[in-house]
Amino acid sequence: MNIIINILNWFSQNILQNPAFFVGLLVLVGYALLKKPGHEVFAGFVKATVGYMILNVGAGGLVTTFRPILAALNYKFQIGAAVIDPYFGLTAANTKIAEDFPDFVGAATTALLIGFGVNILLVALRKLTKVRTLFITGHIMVQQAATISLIVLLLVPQLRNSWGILAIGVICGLYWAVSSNMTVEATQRLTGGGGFAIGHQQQFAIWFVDKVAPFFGKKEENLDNLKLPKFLSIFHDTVVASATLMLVFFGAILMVLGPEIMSNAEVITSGTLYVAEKQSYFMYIIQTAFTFSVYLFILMQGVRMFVSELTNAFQGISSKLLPGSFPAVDVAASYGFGSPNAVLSGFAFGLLGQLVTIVLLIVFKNPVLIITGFVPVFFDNAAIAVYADKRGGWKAALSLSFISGILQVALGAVAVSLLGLASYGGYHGNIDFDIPWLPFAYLFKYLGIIGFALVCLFFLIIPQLQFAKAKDKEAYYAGQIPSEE
Ligand code: ASC
Repeated sequence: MNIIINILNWFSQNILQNPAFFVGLLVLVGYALLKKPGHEVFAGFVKATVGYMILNVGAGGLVTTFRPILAALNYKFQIGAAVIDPYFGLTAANTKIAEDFPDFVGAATTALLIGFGVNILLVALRKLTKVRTLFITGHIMVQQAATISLIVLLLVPQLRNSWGILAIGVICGLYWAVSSNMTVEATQRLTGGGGFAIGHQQQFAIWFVDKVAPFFGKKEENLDNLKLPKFLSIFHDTVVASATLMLVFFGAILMVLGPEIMSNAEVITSGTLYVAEKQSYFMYIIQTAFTFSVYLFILMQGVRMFVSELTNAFQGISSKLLPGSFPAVDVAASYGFGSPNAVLSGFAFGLLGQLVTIVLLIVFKNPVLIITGFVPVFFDNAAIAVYADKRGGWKAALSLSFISGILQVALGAVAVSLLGLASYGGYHGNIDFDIPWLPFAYLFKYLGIIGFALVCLFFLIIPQLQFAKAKDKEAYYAGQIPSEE
């Protein structure tokens, strides 16, 4: 008995609580199940593990660059600031879990595995559950599992035990399965039967936009006819886009804070202290803003490495186990099917919505300052515009992405306060993590474990409603869209 406990302890401490090795192990098992040759299994394990370790380097860099600015903001105005972006959110959630719930540092990675299993089970039982989609976007699942772990651990104290780890996995799996299932019809309509669904960070929004866009305008009046300013095309490049955003936001913040605070060793106790003799403050601002971009780039590089392995491993498992199911993939896969103008217009109008709301937060002296992160403002709003344009033309695309930008900041600010993330500098920020996850979080807070159960029930009911509404039941399973639409 002792030996078994020792082995389990070893496994828990060295693998489960060390996501890099855990993700590597998932890939290893996936590839082995796919009967890949030994050297490919090994290579997959190495790439996934090293990729995750690179992600950790990027995340650590973001923290050390951001901490001094947080400390200074706090010193000067007694306010916190948070970047609404899933990478900043991942770092913030993991750091908070490690500090407040040290026994649960491995919860998110275990949830990844349990959640994926739950999703497989729901699809395998699709005659009963009406779920057709398997979520296979690994890097997104890592981010969401971390945020959801924090939400559950913080707001449902009854689940701070080993049952809680299971419960987190179950609710992740339900969200992945059900939300991606909600995008089947909209995505089939957009892609003309492309055979995939969306497994990313805006599935509820896509469902909603697909339903309401026709009320905003005519689909014939779409964005193809719009002339966009040429300069917007530079934002197609992630480095240019994130560096510019960071320069605007952190440039403004650092200017307001000023060189005195940033060189005060009593305020800036970690990260880089500004030394006036060595560098002009102007160049320091540019360097600091660009440093965010550097670490984001490193982090995304690491993500790219482990995610392609994880996706292959997952996809292999699902195609063997669940033939005929829809893979739920990265939202970027939908962009090629929309108007080329939709992606950038969604970004531009989403950004506008965010900026207006940030100004309002400052005017009304909100205790938390929200900083635009690149991923939600670009990827969510681009997707919203693409789907809205398809059904309701440019009026729908521009208004809905603008509204989304407002919600991302306003509800992001609420979430940061609710989850106590201001001193950790980030929140997930994607639109699904405003609606439905913020209302869910409040249900957890006020109803505890009952709220948790209600949310699980809600997830189980959604696909039943979808199925009940479908006129042709065979077409539902095949993801076919009635021809008049
Ligand atoms: C995200 C995220 C990314 C991007 C990418 C878009 O939410 O974490 O790296 O969107 O998946 O293709």
